[in-house]
Amino acid sequence: MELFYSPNACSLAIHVLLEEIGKPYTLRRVDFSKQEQYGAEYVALNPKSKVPALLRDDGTLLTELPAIAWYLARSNPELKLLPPDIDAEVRTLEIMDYLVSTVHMRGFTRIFRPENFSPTPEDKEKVQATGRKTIVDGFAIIAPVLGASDYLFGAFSIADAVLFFLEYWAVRRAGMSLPSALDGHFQRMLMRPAVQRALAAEGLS
Ligand SMILES: N[C@@H](CCC(=O)N[C@@H](CS)C(=O)NCC(=O)O)C(=O)O
Repeated sequence: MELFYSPNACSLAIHVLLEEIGKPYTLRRVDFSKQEQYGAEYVALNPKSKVPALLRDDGTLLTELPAIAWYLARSNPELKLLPPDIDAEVRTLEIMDYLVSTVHMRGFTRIFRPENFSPTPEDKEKVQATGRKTIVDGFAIIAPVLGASDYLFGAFSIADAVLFFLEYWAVRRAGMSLPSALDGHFQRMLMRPAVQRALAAEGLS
């Protein structure tokens, strides 16, 4: 398998999961500073021009972070990366979708790419403030799900890797503080050897 990623992008969640799984895979960097995601070679592979993308051994490509995470969990059942019962499984999918489609795409993207939301430079601060509010509100919704547990659904699952990259962005990229339950989760995730390996491979700490 090959993971198409960019350092410090949301592909970090899939990178962490591949390290948790521990089977051989190849890392393929897509250099955003050279706009490689829009280059002919990458577009031929992934017309969405996004990371993460996972090229499977049968030559087929998977995109969309929650779908890739779910595939990795289902194809490695012995690792129990998804909760065992259907209700907890659908809650895992629900939370991953919320984290990516709302907290990432409507929150952090407003902070990192305000020009995507308004072409008027004077709107930048307003757009970013809306992004911050979306993140704060989103984290306030997630914190009670975590509660006093170490991980979102008791044991470590794919949803924790998704929450982790957003916690990482909040603290290390956006200079935000986390609600205490999420901060505890973030610190626990940083202690996991798989997370440490993924961060090191991306040149992060
Ligand atoms: N809905 C996609 C979003 C992926 C996404 O937005 N990835 C960003 C990096 S965090 C990207 O590739 N951006 C490149 C660009 O927009 O130029 C998913 O869940 O995988």
